[in-house]
Amino acid sequence: MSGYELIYFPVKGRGQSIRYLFHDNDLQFTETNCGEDFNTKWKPKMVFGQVPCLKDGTFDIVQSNAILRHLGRKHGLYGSNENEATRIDVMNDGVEDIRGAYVTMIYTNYEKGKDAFVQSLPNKLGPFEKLLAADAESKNGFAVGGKVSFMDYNLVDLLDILQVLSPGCLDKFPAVKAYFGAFLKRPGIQKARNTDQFKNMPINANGKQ
Ligand SMILES: N[C@@H](CCC(=O)N[C@@H](CS)C(=O)NCC(=O)O)C(=O)O
Repeated sequence: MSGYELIYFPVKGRGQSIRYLFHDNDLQFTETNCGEDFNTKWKPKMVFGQVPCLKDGTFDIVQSNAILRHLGRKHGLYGSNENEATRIDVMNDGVEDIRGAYVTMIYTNYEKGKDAFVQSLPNKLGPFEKLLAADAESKNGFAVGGKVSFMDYNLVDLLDILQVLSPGCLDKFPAVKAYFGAFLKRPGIQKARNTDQFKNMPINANGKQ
């Protein structure tokens, strides 16, 4: 299969979970930096005026979660049956709820809103502790069904950026912490995190984290 093209800014942002998925599954991809001339050149081409955009051949996909789901369906990263796929959706929507709140805080209210956001983290992470602790031994270290799904990449990236925001925020959540630590050891994830791109790229475009 020919490679994918990811069009995005040179930040981790909503691109990093997609990059993890590519690296961890040995999928070829190139990146196009849309940061220059974004408003004049790229924004008008995007149906919602935003990126990331994935080019899969002649098929253009926007919306980061739609991109993850598309790749999940194509590459066997969406559970083994309908109930597992739905459980993956449930958790991915939970990730999106936290990411959306994080992004709003980072870009619109960092100075005044960071403390309140950090204080809200136990409530936000509690459901993930319950979900990850349930039947943990039968899930091989993954969130759902004993094999990796697109949502694992999204959840692990979220946990990573929350730890940067609030070091130690996972300490009260043993199942979340164990899941996160084990997932980071995957060779494909190590490979992604060892790239110069990962090491040098900011999490967010405004430098706040
Ligand atoms: N719901 C969208 C949100 C995308 C989004 O917020 N994209 C930002 C970068 S992370 C963007 O394109 N900002 C430029 C703009 O809105 O003009 C998704 O999940 O992809």
